[in-house]
Amino acid sequence: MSRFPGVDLLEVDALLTAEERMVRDTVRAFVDDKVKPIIEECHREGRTPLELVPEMGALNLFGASIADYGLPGLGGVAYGLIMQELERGDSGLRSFASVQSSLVMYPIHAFGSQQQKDRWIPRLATGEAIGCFGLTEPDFGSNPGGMRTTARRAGSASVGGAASSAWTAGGGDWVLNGSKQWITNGTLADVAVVWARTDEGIRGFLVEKGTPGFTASDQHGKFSLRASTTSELGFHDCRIPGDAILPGATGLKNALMCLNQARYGIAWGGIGSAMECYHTALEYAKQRVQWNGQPIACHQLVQEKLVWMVSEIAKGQLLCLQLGRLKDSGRLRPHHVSLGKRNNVWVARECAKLAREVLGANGIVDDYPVIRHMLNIESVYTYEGTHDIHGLILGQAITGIPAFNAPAPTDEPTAPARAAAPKPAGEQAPAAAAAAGSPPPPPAMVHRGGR
Ligand code: TGC
Ligand code: FAD
Repeated sequence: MSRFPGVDLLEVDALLTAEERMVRDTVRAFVDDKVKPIIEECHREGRTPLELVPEMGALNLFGASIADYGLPGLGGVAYGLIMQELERGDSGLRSFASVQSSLVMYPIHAFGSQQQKDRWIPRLATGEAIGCFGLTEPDFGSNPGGMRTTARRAGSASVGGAASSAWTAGGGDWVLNGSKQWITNGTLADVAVVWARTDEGIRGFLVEKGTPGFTASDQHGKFSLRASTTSELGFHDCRIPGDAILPGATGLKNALMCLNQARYGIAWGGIGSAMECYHTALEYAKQRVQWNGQPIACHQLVQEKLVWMVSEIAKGQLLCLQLGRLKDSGRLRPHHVSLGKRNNVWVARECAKLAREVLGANGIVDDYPVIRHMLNIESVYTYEGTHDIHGLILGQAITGIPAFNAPAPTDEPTAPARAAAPKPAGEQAPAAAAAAGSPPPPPAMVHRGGR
């Protein structure tokens, strides 16, 4: 398998330390040698490449930022470069590492008891144990704060009102009821980090595979992230010990802190996916001959597509590097992460589409990695906060106004009040403006980032 040469128009490599380059090159070689030869088959078969997990553990690709339990405690940039290279291989593989590292090891390490850390971190680090993160529910995706899954002290009064036979047993145990959906690695996981509503707010719990009342089943029919397992989790009077709660996680904020870690890695991962698509398209365009024996790379329209891709990749690389430096200096804020996730996954999505165009009919078959990346990126665009939710997080950061929640419906008639106080022409609705004799303003521009 030939080695990926990298994409580095702006000499961003020169801004990396020797250690960061070494980490990147190690993972790059792993992806070229071990991932690429099997990934199309995994994607076709719809299976997670579990055979890669022990080597990923041996390479310290799980929990690489933790400086404990013999883990390397890598800086933000080196961690990001791991995610970049894994996602260059496949978004599902990066998802596996993101969930294991950012959504399972991070909360156990940051919010867990000593006993929880000692039990899980070493086994999760080697890949001997697999974890999953259950936040999303069938009716609560973008708005996890509305979750219905409950955890009650056995013998305590009901939050949701449902009766539970398990209550009678008493003790300090917790009883979980509810369901989670779209959970990466749900059926593979030895331990699930589950977020549930309690009388004291939203708390995190560790639920072990095989616990009575805990079920996991795979979701089928996916056309995206086929080399990754996605599952539903069910909790039916699922009784877990009192010490299964993460003592340091006291609200939704802690779940969102885990997402910051994962979203940061996805910002880098998006660039990895884009690099693979760009590189494939460039090599193809230089070799594919049409018209007068000339390669298609000689056409201006083809060059413009390649130029768009490489320009956005270069900008995305600088964005990632700055996010990493902010992370390492303790100045990374959630909206910085939203900027990175939103921009770079969008860039990856556009690059996949352009690369597919450049490949013509070959763009739709899995002889080339492009169609797989194009399908995968639809999940990445949606999970860990959709593109639009990250737009709203950024909007809130710059205006101070949260725009997630539409105003509550009201019975009060509002239209006459507006008519009584006309706005300047530019602020009127088109029809009203025309009636007032002014030309209608242009339709609202929603920038979707066309080239
Ligand atoms: P809101 O009232 O704004 O906030 C509640 C508390 O949390 C604080 N906070 C944050 N803290 C740390 N990091 C962040 N990113 C934070 N965002 C908010 C906030 O200050 C507040 O603190 P406090 O002290 O006042 O309690 O919460 P909200 O319910 O209005 O929701 C805000 C919103 C919409 C931004 C949030 O719910 C959101 O991010 N929604 C998107 C959901 C999402 O991303 N789900 C991902 C599920 S996991 C997944 O997809 C894994 S995919 C596999 C893979 O990673 O590869
Ligand atoms: P919805 O929230 O229903 O959104 C639908 C559409 O409405 C989107 O376009 C959205 O942007 C838009 N929308 C919603 N609210 C607003 C608003 N206020 N303003 C404007 N537009 C809005 N979750 C986990 O907890 N753990 C996992 O491991 C996990 N893995 C996943 C793996 C895959 C393959 C996928 C696809 C998802 C995974 N998820 C996981 C779930 C993921 O985080 C959610 O799908 C995501 O948060 C969006 O939620 P939703 O699908 O319910 O969409």
